Amino acid sequence: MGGVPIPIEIRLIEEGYNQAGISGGKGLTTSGAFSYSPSPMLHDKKTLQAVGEQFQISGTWVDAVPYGNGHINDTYLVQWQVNGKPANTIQQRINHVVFKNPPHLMDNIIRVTGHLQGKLNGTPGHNANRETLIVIPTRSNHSYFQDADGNYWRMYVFVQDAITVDVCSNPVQAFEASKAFGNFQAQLADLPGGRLHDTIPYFHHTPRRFQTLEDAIQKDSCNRCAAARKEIDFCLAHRPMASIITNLIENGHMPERITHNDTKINNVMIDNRTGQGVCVIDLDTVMTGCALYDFGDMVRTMPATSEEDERDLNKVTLDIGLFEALTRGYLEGARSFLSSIETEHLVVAGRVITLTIGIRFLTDYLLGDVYFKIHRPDHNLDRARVQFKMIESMEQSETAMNAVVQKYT
Ligand code: ADP
Ligand code: GN1
Ligand code: MG
Repeated sequence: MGGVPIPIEIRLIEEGYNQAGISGGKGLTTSGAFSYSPSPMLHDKKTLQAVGEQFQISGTWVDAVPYGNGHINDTYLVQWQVNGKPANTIQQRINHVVFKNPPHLMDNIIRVTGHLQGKLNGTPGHNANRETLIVIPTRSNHSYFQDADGNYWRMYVFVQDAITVDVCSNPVQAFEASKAFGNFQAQLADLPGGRLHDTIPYFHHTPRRFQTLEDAIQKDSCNRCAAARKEIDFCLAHRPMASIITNLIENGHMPERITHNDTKINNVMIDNRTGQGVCVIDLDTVMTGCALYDFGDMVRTMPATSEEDERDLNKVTLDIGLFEALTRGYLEGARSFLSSIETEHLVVAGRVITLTIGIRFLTDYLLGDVYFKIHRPDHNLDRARVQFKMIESMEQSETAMNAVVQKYT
């Protein structure tokens, strides 16, 4: 890693990270307290401790528990004793099946977080130790540790006194979360050093995702097509929508931006005290993209009235008040750089990206659940159904959504 690392124990203490004990009820996800763990314990504690101690933390390892609701990486909350006081960090095993080149991915993250820290340090009233992810280096000063089995591990400073939520509970949350993502795009507009690595090529390329779905339907290797007939038909009926954004990009009409590419609501930390979107997290897919990808994924998750995997589809709809709040918030951060071609396509981007993610869930269901973590049978099918119900709701609300965008642009 470049530069001299700041000893982590100093940061933990100076920034008050040591104030919150693990049982203090802070840093909860809305799904429950630290003890709630939808993810299984995938690694034994001995392994987690051995890995954790590879990082520059001058404290005593106490415990590690599975943490959060991410679908991709293995995330653990680690508790330490630093100078006799409790402190937390986030330890992650990077999913190297999904991310084929973790060293490239970590290069991106170091560049992005370094740039954000530089900006925050130069802006009064901001706290660079809390408003961006901070990678804790290994003892040999690398951004990741590779274990004997070839797994890639990293350690982050724990963003204290903030939560992630899986469902937006009010317009203020939608506004603050989307503003954080809009600001994030704005702050990265002048990232020096050339193009970031493509950590997952063609990540939001809807026609390619469609092709993969069609291949899976054709093979039907798990004999699941019959159970998903309705959802497959829904996708086929929406095929024309798939190329709307990619056509604009390929015809040179849509500007390239550095985008987050995974802007669902639980990838931004909401400050417990101020309610602000304090820190954008999950930077694995930050790469060159299109502003519409990020807006579209926010429309998929922030105005949704249900969880992403809700089984009762009557509960799934787009709340226009939340959509208005998210549009206002995003534009507050992004208005300064967005072009008219981008603002003109904000509403349709919601449908296209929701379709893209729905196609991915459905494809994974047909392939036997090989990509997204699942916690029950048919989980990916349930998730796909929610996406398609959201698209129907967006189709019904199109006029109202257009009016909202007009109001704020
Ligand atoms: P995934 O890629 O699997 O989604 P994330 O990086 O999003 O993994 O992490 C999963 C969850 O862990 C997040 O939704 C959040 O609740 C929590 N989390 C991740 N990083 C931090 C952090 N630095 N501080 C506090 N919580 C975090
Ligand atoms: C995954 O990593 P996580 O859980 O924040 C996925 C996104 C999907 C999302 C759906 C690298 O996000 O693309 O939109 O699930 N991330 C990756 O919830 O595939
Ligand atoms: Mg995540």
